[in-house]
Amino acid sequence: MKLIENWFSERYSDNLQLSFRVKDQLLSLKTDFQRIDVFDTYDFGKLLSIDGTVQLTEKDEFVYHEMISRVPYNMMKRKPETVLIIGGGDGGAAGEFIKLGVKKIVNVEIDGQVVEVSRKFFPELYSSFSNPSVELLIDDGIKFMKKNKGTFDLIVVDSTDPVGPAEGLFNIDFYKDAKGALKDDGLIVTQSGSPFYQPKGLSLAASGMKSVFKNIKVYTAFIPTYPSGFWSFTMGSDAEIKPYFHNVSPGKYFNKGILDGASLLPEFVKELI
Ligand code: AG3
Repeated sequence: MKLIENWFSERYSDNLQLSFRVKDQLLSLKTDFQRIDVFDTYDFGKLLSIDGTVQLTEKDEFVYHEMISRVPYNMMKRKPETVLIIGGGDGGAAGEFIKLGVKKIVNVEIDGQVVEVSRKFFPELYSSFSNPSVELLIDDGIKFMKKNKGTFDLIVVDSTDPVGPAEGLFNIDFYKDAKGALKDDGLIVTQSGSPFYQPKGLSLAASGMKSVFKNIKVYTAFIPTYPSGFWSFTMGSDAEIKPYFHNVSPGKYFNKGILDGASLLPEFVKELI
């Protein structure tokens, strides 16, 4: 007898998708903002999907979370002391800033259900929210930034893709609001998609930041479960963005060499920014 096989696929285009064979679907939920699914996969452990796109898996979340936190942390002259995370409702990004010793981390997630799902299925990531350095708010990040001017050293945009509900987090107005919420020498970092499959996302983030900040810098990382496995992040600041090596103790992905080389870019990526 042949057993039934179940698969979850993220569609990249009409002609291409990445499929994970799953043991089980653990959850499917429609919130006011998006659809959330959790699968138990054979190769990557539990997988969180939002609107059909992979947000994280137990096996490779460390790459994204280390790279969205440790690179910007080390690219500011002054060690960042106050960090605002927009999105990040799973707790993974906050967890990395706790490890870096940051004492004031404000995490503003718009969808309270993401936090609930993390509590149930990704307790290790969720546990960040019970750390006294972290303040979790269920709120609209844009409104929050407008109310908190000149407050943060570092803003981290840990959002979904630049198409759909997170679109508003990739335009010039958003970057202006971010600049308002940052201190003068503050820095913003955003995930900016796959340079190969989502070149527009990266171009949008880079050009948007360029029109608001004096300096921008793009870096990349290898994230096996995201489209093409090759992912970009974009930083903007009025201060100089370069490695200052505050804390380069190795993680599971990050190390000093990765920081040094993070913004070495292939030609096709340079052309997008
Ligand atoms: N947020 C960025 C995920 C983007 C993935 N895109 C895709 N699969 N098409 C990750 C949230 C983790 N804290």
